[in-house]
Amino acid sequence: MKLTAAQLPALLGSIPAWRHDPARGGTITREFRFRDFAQAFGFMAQVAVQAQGSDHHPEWSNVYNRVRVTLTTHDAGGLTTKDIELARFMDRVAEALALQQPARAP
Ligand code: H2B
Repeated sequence: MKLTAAQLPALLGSIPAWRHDPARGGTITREFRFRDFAQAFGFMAQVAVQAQGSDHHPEWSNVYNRVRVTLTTHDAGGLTTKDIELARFMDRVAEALALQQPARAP
């Protein structure tokens, strides 16, 4: 069920790196930046498994080490708790990757 205007502020406050856009009934967007393409694609692979498992899929694009993500629930015509949960999952995966060892020099 689409989140109400009264529910949004507290939930958006829990994902401060995401930007809310009221277009299309409500979306959230974040750009992730990784060490390199391998790490960006590793992030996308982990998120893809999660998305498939929960049947909730991101809109995203990748250029080298950057992954730009927009989340919304198409079926509901706006934001739902599924978007907030997927955003939190992405934040956790990106944070874990950022803590990894630097790549070895070539
Ligand atoms: N992902 C997202 N982000 N929004 C949806 O409404 C959605 C989805 N719907 N993944 C699912 C798939 C639906 O189309 C299928 C049939 O369950």
